[in-house]
Amino acid sequence: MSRLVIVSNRVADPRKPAAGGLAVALGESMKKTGALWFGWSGKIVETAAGGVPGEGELHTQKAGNVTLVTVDLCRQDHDAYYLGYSNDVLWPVFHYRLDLGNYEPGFAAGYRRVNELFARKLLPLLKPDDTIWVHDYHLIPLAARLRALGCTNRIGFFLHIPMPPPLIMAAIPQQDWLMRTLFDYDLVGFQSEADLLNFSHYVQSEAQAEVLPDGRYRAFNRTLQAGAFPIGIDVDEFARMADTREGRQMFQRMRKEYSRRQLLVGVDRLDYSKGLPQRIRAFRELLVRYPENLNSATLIQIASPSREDVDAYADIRDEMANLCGAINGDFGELDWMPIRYIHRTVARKRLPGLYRASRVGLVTPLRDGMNLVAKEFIAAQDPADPGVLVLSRFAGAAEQLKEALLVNPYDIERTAQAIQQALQMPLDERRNRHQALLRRIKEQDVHWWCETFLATLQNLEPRAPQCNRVACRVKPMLV
Ligand code: GDG
Repeated sequence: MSRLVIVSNRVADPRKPAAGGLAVALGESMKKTGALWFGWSGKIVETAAGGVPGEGELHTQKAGNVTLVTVDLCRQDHDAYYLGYSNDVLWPVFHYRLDLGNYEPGFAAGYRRVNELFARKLLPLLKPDDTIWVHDYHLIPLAARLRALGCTNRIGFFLHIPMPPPLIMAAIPQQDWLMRTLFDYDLVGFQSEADLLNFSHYVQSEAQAEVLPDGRYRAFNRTLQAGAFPIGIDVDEFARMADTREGRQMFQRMRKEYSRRQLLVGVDRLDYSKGLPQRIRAFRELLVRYPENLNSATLIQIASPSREDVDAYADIRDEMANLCGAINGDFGELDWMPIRYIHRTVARKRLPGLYRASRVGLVTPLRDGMNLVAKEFIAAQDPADPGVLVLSRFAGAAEQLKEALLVNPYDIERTAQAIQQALQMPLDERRNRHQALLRRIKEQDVHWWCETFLATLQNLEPRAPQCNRVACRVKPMLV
């Protein structure tokens, strides 16, 4: 079996549970064959020696039989590639927020430089039969840069965020270049069928791609395979975490503290894609329309700080603080606060108990690739007395989780109605819905996701060399 090489913006030690489900799942595949994980070190260098755009020092570290190799970025590259193009252009546009995109021309050049840097640093570390799996929107053109340097390995790409429809994509000034570079991958994976369809429409309408059998597309003289591979969570590990001493303690503390209340929970990175202000407004509407919830319904909203150096994130932070403060001011009593708003990161081991103690889980993004919180909420429930998931139809997870109460998060009134329905739902119905949801997240858990993607990639024919290294090295990168 060939060695696995993972490339992502950041790397994590797969032996540490704090690294999260993705690192653990990838870690299992990596441990089987030994692996290399390549990414940015997280370090920004300011000094002249390392602070040259497009250059960066390499660091190597062993984590069991996984080798972690990371590269530093200089301030200029970091700002243009990470803050700029990745998080101020691709993130908003791929989440359908053209209004929030900042299309500064210098960003694209930095993005191109860092992808080039990753390719140059990674290439000498590769073995001929390595399977390479590149993750997410930071690294779309990586395969193209590797191919230009002569790499013929199998390369797969997984997009963790949504794929927008062609006319949204068209707002990105470099959209044609970006999409063309996707054809240097052998396999491109999306979270949902809807994303795959958007991709298919784009390549047919904008690149005159030919649609071949078995999910293959031919354009730019190259063929790629594309598919939907909905990411899952490690359901068993999450259930185990709920059952540890700390997990149980957290659950009991919450149940005791809120014994006279109905608890609702939201857990999100504080990101404008997550629909947080709309959710808070729907909760306010619930209190107004269904006053029996006064003095009872309590929303714990965890909004962990995220990308605070991007402007749009500071705006949403202020908006949330104001909205939550106003609701507590208008409705709160001496012994009841409707919203507990926590703008901090909560330890992972406390999440299962919190989810399990909650009657309702609110997962209402305006747009989301998948949304793992929805799956974590289901995994943590007591099957004998489960809570109800209220889920946005615009989360990738909605394609799989049909037994949740699906809502349009822009429709404040009907979202409030759905929350009320969740709060009032009889035990039998809660159990039936939960059983179906749990089965679904177990069938397609994170191990299924990882194995299915890699098996599909490894079954593809390796591509023939397309150019020799010397010729390609001088080929300019077209943007
Ligand atoms: C991207 C895509 C896709 C959140 N707050 C805390 C905390 N979290 C954890 C959750 C969950 C994870 O972070 C968030 O995952 P999501 O899937 O909800 O969202 P993104 O971070 O936007 O992830 C998304 C995902 O990639 C995977 O492909 O599903 O669509 O946007 O695990 O529990 N964890 C801790 N404290 C917090 O305060 N410990």
